[in-house]
Amino acid sequence: MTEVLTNQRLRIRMVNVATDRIMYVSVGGANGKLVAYDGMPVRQPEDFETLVFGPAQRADLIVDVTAESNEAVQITLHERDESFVIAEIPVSGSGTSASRGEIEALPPNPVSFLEDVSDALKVPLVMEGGAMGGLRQGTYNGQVMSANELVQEGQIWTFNGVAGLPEDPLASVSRGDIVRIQMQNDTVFAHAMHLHGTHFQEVLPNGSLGPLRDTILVDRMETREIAFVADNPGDWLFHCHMLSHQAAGMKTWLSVA
Ligand SMILES: [Cu+2]
Repeated sequence: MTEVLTNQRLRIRMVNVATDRIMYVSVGGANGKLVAYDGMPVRQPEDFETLVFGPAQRADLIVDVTAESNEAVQITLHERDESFVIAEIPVSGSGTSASRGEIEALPPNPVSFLEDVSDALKVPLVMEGGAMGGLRQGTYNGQVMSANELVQEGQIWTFNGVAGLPEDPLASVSRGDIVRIQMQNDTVFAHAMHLHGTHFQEVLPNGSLGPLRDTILVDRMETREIAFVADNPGDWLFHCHMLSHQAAGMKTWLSVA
């Protein structure tokens, strides 16, 4: 097992590879900053306490070990009122006592941040279904079905009234277009929406833009909006990364010409 020293600087990459579970995670025995989300460096390293990961979400941390020899750096999962240590990195001695200095931003990846999204192409996405969701009907394989009929087909979720991959894309755009997708979650479950082919930025309620990400957790009954430059031609899956939700209907696609 890897052992580390007090004051040693570590880079920790966390990945939620669970199929359906949202994870609330903290780091003990070390102090530092979050430097990247979903593989994309943030412009300014961020303080963090409890990190929230939907399935597929990632974060990179740079931390200095504060735990002493014979203690450990601990990664702890928080669930309701309980906490579980899910990983430990033992500390075997003391390293330098000299200050490590500020944690600086990682070099940026060669992708552009959005600046103005006011002229963007707007694409609405309404999410419905699931237990207690009150879904009445949806289209599946081109046929309008009642909720009971959908369940017979293993489908319980819809995007814009369609369960499963639709024949037509959610949006068909040209290379270079700026696209805004407003996701309205009319279900009582959170969904980890994952876009292939490009990273996006969240359009925050005050109009500012969040960090580059490829997966966003949309909470129950919540509306969140994302925007991106369609600079990667292709047909791209856009789906809930809770894989049981995806299998039961929550997937669509975007076409970038
Ligand atoms: Cu979901």
